Order: sequence, then structure tokens, then C-alpha cells
Amino acid sequence: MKSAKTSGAKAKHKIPQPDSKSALLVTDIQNDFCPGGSLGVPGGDAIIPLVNEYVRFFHRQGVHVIATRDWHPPGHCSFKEQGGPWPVHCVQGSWGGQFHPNLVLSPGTIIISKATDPKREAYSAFEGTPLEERLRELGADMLFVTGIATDYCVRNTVLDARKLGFRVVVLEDAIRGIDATPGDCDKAIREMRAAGAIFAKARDLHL
Ligand code: VGL
Ligand code: ZN
Repeated sequence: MKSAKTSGAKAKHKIPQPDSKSALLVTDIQNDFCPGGSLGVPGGDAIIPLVNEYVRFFHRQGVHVIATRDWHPPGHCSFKEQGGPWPVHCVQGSWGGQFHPNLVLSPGTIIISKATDPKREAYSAFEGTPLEERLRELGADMLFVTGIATDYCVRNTVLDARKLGFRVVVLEDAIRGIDATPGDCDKAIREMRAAGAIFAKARDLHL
């Protein structure tokens, strides 16, 4: 990133650029959320090359990189076998729970594990985790968000971040959703915008 030049075409309102008070959130890029996984999101793996670019770029800028993972114990309440809505996925220590092998995280990436309580569903990366505390320690006031799934973890994490007073930029070319009911992702995007999240693409950043 060089100096802040406003690229004429679509600078309706200025897209905030990452700085040392920003964090990049890489949400749940795990095998089970990618094609071939038990809860494979169509195109879930297709965002990985761009996510890797964002990670490299943000890391070079001194931005903190935080990777979240859905990290269920066996028998978690979100599984169908327990009466929940989902197939067994992202079980602690399993292949499906591992980050996708194509994902390249930066040295020093902070890992946040979520939904580890067998009796509680938690889509937001803030729910029952030290994420807020970590961000406050780092002095981060702005989050750039990538990952899976737009209509679950990304949505809930973004809405919580807004409630907690963080500025949020959703990197819309690096998120993918489940869309179990078609329209879920669009609805989630509307809700995130209504909550004050800004949407940006790679070309809006001075990469
Ligand atoms: C998620 C479905 C089931 C998510 C987690 O984090 O987006 N989605 N468990
Ligand atoms: Zn889950």
C-alpha cells in the first residue's frame, strides 16, 4: 500500500484502509466448510487464493491476522444426531476441523476456536471466546473480515463486532455462504450493511 489515492470511478464514500490499529479476520476456512467437507460450501475453497493475498498484504502492513475455527467437541448440540441442524462438522482434532491445506497464514497468526461448548451453538467468533479481549490488547479498533460462512459465522461475527463498537470492513470478494435457503446470503449482507459494516473489494484497497 502506498499513499491514499482515491480511484475516481467508485469512491462514493471512502473505504477505510488498514493500519496498525486494524485486524484481519480469516473466518473458518476449514476442510469441512469447503467442497469435499461434510458441510461443504460451494466455492468455499475458491476464495482461498485471494484470502492468502489479503493475509500477505495485511501482514506486510503490520496488521494483526486472526484466524477463527469452528471447533466442536464430538456430540456437539449443532449436529443432527443431537437434534441440531447440521451434519457432524469441524470436530476438534479431525481432518474436517483443520484449516484448508491451501490456506497460508502469516507467522504470529492468532487462532480463535469457537463453539467448543457441547451444549451451546455459537456462530459469532466473539461468543464464548477471548476474541474481544485479544483485539483490545492489540489496540485494534477496525476489523477486515474474510471467510466462511457469510450467512452464519461471518454475519454473526460482524454484527457482534458492530455492537462492540469496532469498525468493520467486509471483504466481499473473500466471503462465501451456505444459502441453505436461497437469499440467506443476500439477507445477511443487508443486515451487516444496516449495522454499519462497510463492504469493499481488493480493488478498493491500496494493495
Ligand atoms: C458455521 C454452520 C455450522 C459457521 C458453523 O461458522 O459459519 N456454520 N457451524
Ligand atoms: Zn459449527
